[in-house]
Order: sequence, then C-alpha cells, then structure tokens
Amino acid sequence: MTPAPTVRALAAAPTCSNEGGTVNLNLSDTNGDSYLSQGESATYEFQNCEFRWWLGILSGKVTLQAVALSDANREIQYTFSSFTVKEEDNSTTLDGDLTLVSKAQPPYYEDTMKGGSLVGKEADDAITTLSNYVATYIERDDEDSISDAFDADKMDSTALGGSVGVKTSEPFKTIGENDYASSGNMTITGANSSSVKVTAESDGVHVNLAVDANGDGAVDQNFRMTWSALEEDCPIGTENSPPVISDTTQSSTNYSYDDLGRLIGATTTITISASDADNNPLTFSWSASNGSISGNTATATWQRVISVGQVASGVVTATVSDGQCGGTSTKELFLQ
Ligand SMILES: [Ca+2]
Ligand SMILES: [Ca+2]
Ligand SMILES: [Ca+2]
Repeated sequence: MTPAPTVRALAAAPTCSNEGGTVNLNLSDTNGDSYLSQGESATYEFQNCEFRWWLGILSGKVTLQAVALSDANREIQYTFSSFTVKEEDNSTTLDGDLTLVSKAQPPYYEDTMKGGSLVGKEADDAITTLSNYVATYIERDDEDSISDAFDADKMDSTALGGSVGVKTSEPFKTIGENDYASSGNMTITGANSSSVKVTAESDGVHVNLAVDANGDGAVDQNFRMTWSALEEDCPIGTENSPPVISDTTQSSTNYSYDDLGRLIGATTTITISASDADNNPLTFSWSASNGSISGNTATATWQRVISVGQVASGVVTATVSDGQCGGTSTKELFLQ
C-alpha cells in the first residue's frame, strides 16, 4: 500500500521555512522507510514555525496516527496539545482529537470528521468545545447529490452563549445545482431540554423551525424561513426568498485589432436573467477575476485581458440583491 504523497511529505525531513522557527519530529518508523506509514504515528513539536503548506506560524504539538492510508480509505487521527496557528490578525489554539476519514468508492465519496473532545480557542477568547462529534459529507455523483450531517453530544460555544446538543436524524441533502438542501432534519437541544428542530422543505429554498421553548416535548411555535435568511442570521421567521438567477446567460465579445491585425482588445457584454418570488426590486453588481467590469443592471461590460495574443479566460461573478435580509444571490460565470 503506497502512502499518500501528503503524508509522506509531512513526515520527511521537517524544516521551518522561517528563520528562528523550530520543528521536531518523533516518528514511530516501524518499517524503517523514514515516512509515516499505515499503523505508524508522527509527533511534531513546533515553535514559531512556518511549515510548508500550513498557513500561519505554528507552535505546540500535534500527533498524527495513520490508521489507514490507501486512496480508497484514508484515516488519520490528529491529537493536538496547545497547537497554535497564528495568522496575521488571529490565532487559534487546538487541544483534543480530530480524526479525518475519507472513503472513495466512485461514484460515492464520503468525508468524515470526528472525535471525542476538541477545544478551539481564538485569540479574542471565543471558545468552542465539541464532545463526541461527527460531521459527515457525502457526495454521490450517480445522483448528483451532496449530503451533510452533524452530530455532537455537546457543543459549547462562547459565541452561542451556552451549550447545545446536535443530532441529525436525516442528513441534509442538496441535489444538483441547488444551493440549499431539499430534505433532511436536525434537532438542536439546549438548556432545560428546550429544542429546535430544523427541517429542510422540499422546495430547496425554505426551512422549517419547530421550537419547543419550555422543553415539554410539545412544539410551541413553528417558523418558516428561507435558508439564506437563516444563514445570514436574519430575524427568525424571515420568509424573504432570495433572487433566483437563471441558468440562461448571454454573452458576446467584440474584438479590436491594430494595423497589423494583432488582437489588442476585447469587450464582452454579459446579460443574466434574475427574478424574485416576492417581486422585490433587484439591484445588480459585478466583479471579474481579471480585466475590468462595469455595470449595475442585468447587463455588464467586461474589458478583457489580452495575453500572448489571446483573450484570457476568467470568472465573472454576478451578485443580485433584493434589498431584504437574506436576499443576496451570486452566480459565477466561467468565460473562455
Ligand atoms: Ca514508515
Ligand atoms: Ca413546548
Ligand atoms: Ca425576495
């Protein structure tokens, strides 16, 4: 069984790319190949170390236990001890365990993140604690679907202002190009057994919240809102539907040439079509990955970059807003 390249690289000859940073590796190299192999573990101890592709400056200790390392089944358990990642304006310290499992059996792909206890502490003192947690993400190419589930016996968070339990009874499933789940439900249980059951509606736009505020097992209030309003922390019950940008996009390009017939400019006109179920007036804004783009209606004009005598390809992002909470939709257009 060949270890995956990332794990090989992780174990081989660790050095920090910054001056003054240190890293020590303790590898249980039972097969003597100098790499982290299945069944082996590697412990890294960092001190102010900039390390390969990890962003930020690392300090503290992390142990990797390679449980499985095949392409079809990878499982690595990470154990953190005062493991700190410092980035420009933030730092996060992790303590506890996290196991990442990837299973690939095309057309079925499953990623799981789980552990017994994980504490994350941000520099601004926001602390999140997870106990007996499992997050699962399943992609099925055969039915063009993505399923998400999250369970935790306990999720403590200073941001939440308390402790809740989370149980997904039916994974949230998103089909095709849809942005949001059209089936699935989870129950979040808080203090005194109060709970809210979150159920995806089949339209893939709305979500139902069934609240049992006094914890007697009977629902006290039902709220219906859109996923986008829930995501954007809009007032509970916000039913505003975000604008829908249709798949029909029109674009055409005008080219300009110099006297020698060389391409020197290209202007692409792009028109999208958007509608709003609540008939809210829509506003449009545009951005592009290169060149310059202008427009504040459904039509934009993109001055394109010419590179080596050809028009460079790029991504244009259209943002449509209905001016209500939870009322912003975006669409990325890939243009050759
Ligand atoms: Ca080895
Ligand atoms: Ca009740
Ligand atoms: Ca709307």
